[in-house]
Amino acid sequence: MSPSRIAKVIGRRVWDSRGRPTVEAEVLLESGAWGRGMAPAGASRGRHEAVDLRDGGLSLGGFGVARAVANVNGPLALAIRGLDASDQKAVDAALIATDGTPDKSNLGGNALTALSMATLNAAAAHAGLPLWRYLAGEGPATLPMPEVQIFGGGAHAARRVDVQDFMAMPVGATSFEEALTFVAETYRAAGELMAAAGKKYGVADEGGFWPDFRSNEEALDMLLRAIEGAGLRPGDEMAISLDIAASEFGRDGRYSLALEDRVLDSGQMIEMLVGWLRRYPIVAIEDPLAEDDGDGMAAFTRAMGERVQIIGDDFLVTSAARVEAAAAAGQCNAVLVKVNQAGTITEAKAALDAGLAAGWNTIVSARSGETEDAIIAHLATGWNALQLKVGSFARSERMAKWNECLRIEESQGSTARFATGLRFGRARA
Ligand code: 2PG
Ligand code: MG
Repeated sequence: MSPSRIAKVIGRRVWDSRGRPTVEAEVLLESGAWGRGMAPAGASRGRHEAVDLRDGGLSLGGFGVARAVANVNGPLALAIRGLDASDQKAVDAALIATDGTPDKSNLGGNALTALSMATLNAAAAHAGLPLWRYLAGEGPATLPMPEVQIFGGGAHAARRVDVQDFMAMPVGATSFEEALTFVAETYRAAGELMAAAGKKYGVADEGGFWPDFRSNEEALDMLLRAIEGAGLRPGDEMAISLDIAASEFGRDGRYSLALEDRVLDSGQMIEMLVGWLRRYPIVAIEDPLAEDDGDGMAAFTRAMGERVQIIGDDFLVTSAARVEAAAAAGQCNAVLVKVNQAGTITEAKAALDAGLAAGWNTIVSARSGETEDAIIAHLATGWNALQLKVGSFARSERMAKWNECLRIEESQGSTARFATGLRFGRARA
């Protein structure tokens, strides 16, 4: 009998960064080691993501998770009790089989995500290792280049502007610690500029400043000025990354820019984005076209794929099969990895591996609805994803992840590695 066998499972309701209920799970092993997992939640969700099980009805806006929690404590606990937590694949396979649906809609992607993460944490605790080291084994474990939101938009800011994330990437930093210093100066400079313009109305869902802009370009101009205001060289020291989240306003090849009251077709959308890439030091662009616009995504990748990261989020939904299909079709050159889009750690890692096999960049990402859990700092480092997207530089559900990376870097001492040198291609480990 292995002492890393799962002895007990506990599911409970906790609350996420939007004040909505979410699922927390704890997995206790026979050895006494234990781990916790907390399911995050998206707002701009891909159509093919694993489904969060919500109770519906009037109470809590329909966001209740009583059924998902009951599934953790009931059928899912029954399925994994007695399994070896060190065999993540076997535990995740049992979770997937018990749910029995491709989109986890039966027992809940949120239930499976929390349990899968809890199992991984328990196994690392049993091994007596920090999670990043448990994942990396004897191999390298590289601190990721952060992508940090400065202005929030899209579904995270009542669609005040069309673009969802205006982010800064400290590409000139040589350590994670220095990277966050660059970010802090930029975030502060942006706040001062917004205040001076009479536009500082608090923050959006992920902590980026509320986007009180008349156009998407005005936000880009303001971001550029913030980088300069921080005393950083745009492009060399601090670059720009965008999440267009185009599925939120594009369908059937038509894109409605609410802010400018304009409808663009796929070609015009590409033209607009190419214009931005010419004018601003942008090194990464996520979901530039909608999830149903594969031809547009291929056309954009053909046009710009040599110069900029083209990241699939809603387009790829952390699915290894979708990454492989997109790579074969020449769509995207980078994959965003969110565990809860897939529903288990094993499937999320498979999507990341599919990206690596295609020669792509890989980015571990938070959701807009987050918790204090900092597991993604460990996943990004231990999996050598080389990039991490968490949201902004405010609100503790975001800072918990940035601060955890600082601790990991410090614990590595002089052997610490940071994903430096990122420009248009893959960062150097
Ligand atoms: C995204 C994420 C994070 P959400 O689109 O990349 O910014 O948003 O979690 O709402 O899907
Ligand atoms: Mg996205």
